[in-house]
Amino acid sequence: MPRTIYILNGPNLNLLGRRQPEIYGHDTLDDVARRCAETGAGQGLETLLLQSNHEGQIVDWIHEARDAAAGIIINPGALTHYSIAVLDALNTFDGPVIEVHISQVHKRESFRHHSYVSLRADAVMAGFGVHGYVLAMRHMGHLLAG
Ligand code: DHK
Repeated sequence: MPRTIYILNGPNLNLLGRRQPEIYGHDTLDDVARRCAETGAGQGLETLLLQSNHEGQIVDWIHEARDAAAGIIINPGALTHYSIAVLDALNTFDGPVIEVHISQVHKRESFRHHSYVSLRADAVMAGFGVHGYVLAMRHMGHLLAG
């Protein structure tokens, strides 16, 4: 079994740290990658953080993860709320899936309250800022330890 965790990020998350910092904070996706790698190192896990603004690329990475990853942490961005393709792809993956939202989506517009990805996710983090990725990594280690 591979010991790599795929950390997938959807549309607009490339702008993390510069985009609406009052909502998403000042840390960048590189900061997230570094913190997740540090957390994973303490758990015997490697991490691969990827970001795309394109739904099909996210689907392709989930397919790749079927053979390459022990677990998936995913912040699908807006795809959360409308992408049945991302849900279907995640349903082909056998390992643990943790959904992360930086913001507390349930405090925001009603269209952000529904998540297709939650139909597959084993755990959901929302409102912890970028620390949610680190918490998700810790929980991933716990899940994979059995
Ligand atoms: C990120 C986005 O880009 C939004 O489309 C989601 C999520 C919320 C987040 O909080 O990380 O609605």
